[in-house]
Amino acid sequence: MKVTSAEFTKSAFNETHWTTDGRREIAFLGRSNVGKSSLLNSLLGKKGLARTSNTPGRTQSINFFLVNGEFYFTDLPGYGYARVSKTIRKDWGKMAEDYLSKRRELTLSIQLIDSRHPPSELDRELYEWLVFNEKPHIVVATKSDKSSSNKLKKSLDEIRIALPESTIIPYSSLTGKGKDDVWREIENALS
Ligand SMILES: Nc1nc2c(ncn2[C@@H]2O[C@H](COP(=O)(O)OP(=O)(O)OP(=O)(O)O)[C@@H](O)[C@H]2O)c(=O)[nH]1
Ligand SMILES: [Mg+2]
Repeated sequence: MKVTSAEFTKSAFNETHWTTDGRREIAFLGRSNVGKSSLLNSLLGKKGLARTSNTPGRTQSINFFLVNGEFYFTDLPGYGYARVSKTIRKDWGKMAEDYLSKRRELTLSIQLIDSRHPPSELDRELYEWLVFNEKPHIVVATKSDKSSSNKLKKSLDEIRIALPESTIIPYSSLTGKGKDDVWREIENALS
C-alpha cells in the first residue's frame, strides 16, 4: 500500500471517545515495550507519529491514526507491565476487552510478540481469546534484528508451536524487514 497521508486523530480513554465515522480499524496489541508504536511508525514511514519510549507502559490510551483518509491504525496500551498500579492494570483489561469485543470497525488485530522469547502467559491468553472469539488476527514477531538468524529461526519455531493458528511474520522496525508482508495482510483484511 502506498501511504499518502497518516495523521494522529485522537486518544481514547473509554468507549465514549472512540471515533464515530465508521471507518475500519487495524489494531496493534501486545505487551508493554514489545514495539507496537515502532511497528506502526515503521509501516507508515513516519518516525515520531506514535510515541515510542524505553519506559514500558508509556501508551495508556487507545490512539487512533487515520491512514490515507481511509482507515485507522489503533495503538493499544501494552499489557503485562508489572510496575504499573493495579488500577491501571484493571483499566487496561477493561479498555482492551471493551474495544476488542465491542468494536464493529475492528477488521484485523495484529498481535506483537517479542521474537527473542517464547510467548508469555498473557500473550497466550490474548491469542486464545482472539482465536476463541474468531477475530481475524496475525502475529508479528518484533525486534528480529536483535537475534542471529539461527537463534531467530529457533524462536520463530517456538512461537509457531505455541500459537499454531496464526500467520507469524518476523519484523524489524529498525530495518523494515517484514514490512511488505504485514502490509499484504492488512490489504487483504481491508479488501
Ligand atoms: N532493535 C529494535 N528495537 C526496537 C524495535 N521495535 C521497537 N524497538 C525498541 O523497543 C522500545 C519500545 O518500543 P515501543 O514501540 O515504544 O513499544 P510499545 O509496545 O509501543 O510500548 P508501550 O507503548 O509502552 O506499550 C523502544 O526503545 C524501541 O526503539 C525493533 O524492531 N528493533
Ligand atoms: Mg506504545
